[in-house]
Amino acid sequence: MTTTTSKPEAGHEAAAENRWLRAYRQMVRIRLFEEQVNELYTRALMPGLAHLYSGQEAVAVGICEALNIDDYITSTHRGHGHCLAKGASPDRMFAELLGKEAGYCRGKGGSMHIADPATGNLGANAIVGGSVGIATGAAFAPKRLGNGRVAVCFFGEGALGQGSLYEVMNLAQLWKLPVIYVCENNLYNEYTHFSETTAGTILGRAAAFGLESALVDGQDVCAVNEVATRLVNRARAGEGPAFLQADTYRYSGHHVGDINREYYRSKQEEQHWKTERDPIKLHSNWLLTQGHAGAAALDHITSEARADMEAAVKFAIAAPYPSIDQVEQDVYA
Ligand SMILES: Cc1ncc(C[n+]2csc(CCOP(=O)(O)OP(=O)(O)O)c2C)c(N)n1
Repeated sequence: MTTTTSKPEAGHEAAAENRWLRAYRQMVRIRLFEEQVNELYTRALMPGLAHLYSGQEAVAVGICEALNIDDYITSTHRGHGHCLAKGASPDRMFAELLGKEAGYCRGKGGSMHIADPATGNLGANAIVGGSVGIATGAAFAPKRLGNGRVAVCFFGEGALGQGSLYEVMNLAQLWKLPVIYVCENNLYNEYTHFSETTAGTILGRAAAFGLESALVDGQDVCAVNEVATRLVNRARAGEGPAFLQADTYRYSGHHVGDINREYYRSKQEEQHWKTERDPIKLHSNWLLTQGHAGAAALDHITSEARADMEAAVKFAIAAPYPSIDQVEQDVYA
């Protein structure tokens, strides 16, 4: 097991600057996307609920920035950040959330079922732990074909209670599959602190199968990217699966309707994470102090991202619903 909290050395090459600025842009886009989702919900424009990713951006971005477009990811009910970080279009995502024909599932899936094969995203999943088998199966193909792809399986610490995770980690280790299990520990499984549901340690579970494992500060995008790059490289080189625990926090409720939360976590705790541990603020401070960007450049990135998200929402609101004759299309029984 290794713990990664370090920052990369200050480098001034253009490529490095672009890389870290891009990570910043990706995190800001996710944050602003989620703000729009909340707005759509409160204005009663979005049917159903959504689980917001705000606060956890550095995990999805740090990891997806270590992947190629044809590498695979599988996601969760809290999946918007993973989708965007892997390259999905906000237009089609908002259209999906609003049940429109232009959406990723032609409006039939909604927030928890967005998949985007063109960017290697095999899909969100409403079943806790439901994608562990999909990611492991996806990693079997590159192993057989020798094409060097890897699969990343995102899940929350609540999925540690699912037996299938232990079946697939066992197989992945025996068969040296190029899969990385990423446990985003945001402290709560719905309304219960993880210490009440998780015996022993999280990494102890990976150790039981002899998996390479690491613990990372999930609010530090550079640290996440550094450890992800190492685990991805070793998986590509045929050295087998790995398990990454990323400690993080979700800013909003379990879902958009979870407003009164003080019975399970305090406002002070939320405030602490937002002011002291915000991944976007931490990264922007680092970019500024390392001289990778000036405040004006960061402001420009934010206003561009805001304009993109507003335009995407407008597109989705104006987009047509599927026609009635599509009700039975793609429905299997
Ligand atoms: C198999 C299964 N059991 C229960 C649920 C209800 N449920 C939805 S999210 C959730 C908690 C998930 O917690 P975690 O995996 O830590 O992810 P987080 O919501 O914190 O991102 C539960 C119990 C479900 N969707 N699937």
